[in-house]
Amino acid sequence: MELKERFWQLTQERFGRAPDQCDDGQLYEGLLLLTQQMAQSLPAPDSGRKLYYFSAEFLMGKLLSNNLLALGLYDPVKKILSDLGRDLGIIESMEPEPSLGNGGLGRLAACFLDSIAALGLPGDGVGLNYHYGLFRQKFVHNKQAEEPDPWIQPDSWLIATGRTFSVPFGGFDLTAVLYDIVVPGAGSGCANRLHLFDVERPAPQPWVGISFDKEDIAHRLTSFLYPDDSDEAGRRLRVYQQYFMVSAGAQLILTELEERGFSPRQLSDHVVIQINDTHPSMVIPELIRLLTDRGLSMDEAIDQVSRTCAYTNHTILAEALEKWPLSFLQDVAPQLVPIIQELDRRVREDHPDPRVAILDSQGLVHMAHMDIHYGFSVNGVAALHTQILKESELKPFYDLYPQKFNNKTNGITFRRWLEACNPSLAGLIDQCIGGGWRKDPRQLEDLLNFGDDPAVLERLLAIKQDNKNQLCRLLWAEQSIALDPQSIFDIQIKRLHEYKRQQMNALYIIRKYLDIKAGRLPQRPVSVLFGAKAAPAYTMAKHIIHLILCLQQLIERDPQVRPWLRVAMVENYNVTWAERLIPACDISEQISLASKEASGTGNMKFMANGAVTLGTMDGANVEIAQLVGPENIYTFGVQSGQVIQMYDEGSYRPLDLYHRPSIEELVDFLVSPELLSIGDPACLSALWNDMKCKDWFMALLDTEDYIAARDQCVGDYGDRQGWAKKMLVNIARSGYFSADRTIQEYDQDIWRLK
Ligand code: BZD
Repeated sequence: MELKERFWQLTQERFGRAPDQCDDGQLYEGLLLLTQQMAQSLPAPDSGRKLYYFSAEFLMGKLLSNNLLALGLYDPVKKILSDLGRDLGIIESMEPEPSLGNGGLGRLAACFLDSIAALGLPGDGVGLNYHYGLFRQKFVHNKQAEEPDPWIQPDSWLIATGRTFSVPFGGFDLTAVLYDIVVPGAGSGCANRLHLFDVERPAPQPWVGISFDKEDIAHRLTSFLYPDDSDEAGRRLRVYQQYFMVSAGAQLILTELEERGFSPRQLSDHVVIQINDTHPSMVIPELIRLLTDRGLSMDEAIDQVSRTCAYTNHTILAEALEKWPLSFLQDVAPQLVPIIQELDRRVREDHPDPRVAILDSQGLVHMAHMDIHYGFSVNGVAALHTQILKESELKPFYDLYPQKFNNKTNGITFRRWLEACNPSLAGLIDQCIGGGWRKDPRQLEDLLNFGDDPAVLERLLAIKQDNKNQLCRLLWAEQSIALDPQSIFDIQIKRLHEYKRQQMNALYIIRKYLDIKAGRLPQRPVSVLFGAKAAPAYTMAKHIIHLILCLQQLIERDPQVRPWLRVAMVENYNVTWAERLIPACDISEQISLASKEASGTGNMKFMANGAVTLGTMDGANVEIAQLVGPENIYTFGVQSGQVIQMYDEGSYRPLDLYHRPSIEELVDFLVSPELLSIGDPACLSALWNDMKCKDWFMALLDTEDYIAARDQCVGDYGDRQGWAKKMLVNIARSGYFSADRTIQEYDQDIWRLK
C-alpha cells in the first residue's frame, strides 16, 4: 500500500477521521504508529555473535524525525503534511522527550544504538524504563528547582513484549517486564531493539521515608533515574536498580541463546556484552551465577563470562568510580556475595598487590576492578583518556593486562546531529560535495576544496545567521529570553560540574561586565548561552547556576551593558534544546580542567555544525586540535600532565592566584553589593570562599590564559571571511567523529560480530 493511503487508513481506524481533520496531537500519534509499524516490520540483522550493550542510561531524545529519516520517510511525510497545510516541525513538537540519561554517557549510548543499526550489526541495548527520567529543571528566584518529569504517554515508542523475568532480591522476588523500543537502521533495511525493563508495580503507597521492604522497592525501582551523586538511600536504591537491570538482562541473553539453539557453554561464541561504565558491572557475577545454575562448573562459568564481557571507562574522577559496600550487596542480592568473594580470592591468589583487589580492607567492592579482571577488553573514550588510564589511573592493571587495554574515541551520529538538526547546512554540503557524506561522514573532507570559494563561505555565514535568528525566535517564544542575533553566540551546554568549569566562564563574563562599566567596550557584542542541570544534591554546582542566573539578571537590567554583553541560561536543557542551540553556535566552550573530561561529545557536535572550539587540551579536544590545526581552534590552559602532577604533589594553591589583582577583582565580584542585592548571600559567599580557598578543579589556574584566548577568538570573529574558513575546516574535519567509525572500531577490535 502507498504511504499516503496507509496513513489515511490509520487515522481513520484510530480517530475515525482523515488526516486533514486531525489535530496536531492526533497527527503525531498517527505518525508514531505508522513509523512504529514500518520499523517493526524490519528484520533483525543477521546474527553471528550478538552484542548486548548494557547501560543504565539511554538518552534517546525525540524519536519521530530520526526514525522517519532512518526509514527514508522523512521527505515523503513532510510532503504529505505540507500538502495538507501542516508542518512536520509543529507535529514533532508534540512528542515528549524521554530523559533517561544524565548527560554524555547516556547520549553516547543512544548514538551507538543508531550506528549499530545503521551498520546492520546485530546489537541490542539493555537498560531500565524509568517512569520519570532525570528531573525537569525550573528556575525559581535564580535557583534550580527540580520537578518530576513523567514522559510516558499511552501512545509512546514503548512496545509491551509480554516477556517477563523473575529477579531474586534478598527476601523477595520481583517481576521484570520487558518493553522494547525499535531502533531502525538508516539505510541498512534492518532494526535492532532497545530493551527496557520495568518492574510490575503495586498500587501507589503514601510514602513516609524509605522502608526498603518489597512494596517500597517495587514501587520505587523504576521510578527515577538517580543523578550521579545521590544520598545514602538513593545509592542503595541504585544498587537495587542495577541488579534488577543486569539480572533481567542476563536472563534475556540466556533465553535468546537457547532460542537460537545454543547451549550456555557456547555463550562467548555467540554473545558479547559491552558494560557501559560500571553501572551494569554486576552482570559479571550474575551471569556466573546463572551459568552455574545451568550446570557449568565455577571454572567454566568464569571462563565463559570473562570471554563475553568488555568494559568501557568514562571517567577518571575518583568520586565517580563506583565502590559498593559488600553489606549493600548482602541486602540486595545475597546470592552474589559468595561469587564476588570467590572472584576476589582468585585475584588475590594470582596478584597480591592490594591496589588491584576487588574487595578492599573496608569491605568495599570495586566494580571497575571486577570488570578489568573478569572482562576481556578495557577501553577509554578518547586518546588522551586512554593514555591516562594506562599511565596513571589504571596503571597497575595495565601492567598486568596490557593486551586488554584499547582506545575507542567517541563519536556522534551525524544523522541526528547534522542532517536532522541543521538541514540548511546539510543542503549546502550536498550542493558542494554530493550526498555521499550522509553514509560516510569522512567524505566531508572534500569540503576543503571550497576553502577559498567566496560564494560557499558566504553561504556558510548566511546559514549560521539564519540558525541564530531561528534560535532567537524560539528562545523568545518559549522562555522569554531576548538576544541580539547579530551578536556572537558563545555556548556552553553540558551537565553542571566543577571540573567542566562553568564558573570560569562566569569569571570571563564578570571581566567583560567590569570593562564595559569602566567604559572599555568589547570588540563586538557577545551573547553567552548556558544550558546545564546540576545534580540535586550537588551544592556547589547549584551555587554556580545561581551565580550565572544572577549575572543574567544583573546585565538584563543594565542598559549600559546589555547592548554589548548578554547572558542566557536555558531552562531545562535537554537533547531537544541541544538540537536547536548547536546549529546556532559560533564559539563552542570546552573548558574542562585538562585530564578530567574523558572525551566530551558536545565538542564534536559543535564542530560538525561549524562552531569554532575554545578549549583546553582535554579529552577529544586534543584530537580536534590535531585534525583542524592550530589556526582553526583556540586552545589554552595548563596541560594534563602538569595538572596530574599538581594533584599528586598537592601543590595547587588557589589563594596565591587569587591574590593576583587581575583575578581578585573577578572573584570578589561574587560578593559585591551589585550581586548581593540580587542573589542569595549565603550561596554567593560559599562559592566565593570555595573558589579562593579550595578551587578543587583549578579554575583560577587557567583564568588569565582563558581570558586572553577568548578575547583573541572574539577579535578574530570580525574577519568574516577568515572566520568562515575556520568554520569550513571544522565541518570538513569532523567526519572522524562519526559514531559509525567508532562502532566499526568496536566491532573490529572487541565485538567481532560478523
Ligand atoms: O561520558 C561522560 C564523560 O564525562 C564525557 O567526557 C564522555 O564524553 C561521555 C561519553 O563517553 N560521563 C558521563 O556522562 N557520566 C555520567 O553521566 C554519569 C552518570 C551516572 C553516574 C556517573 C556518571
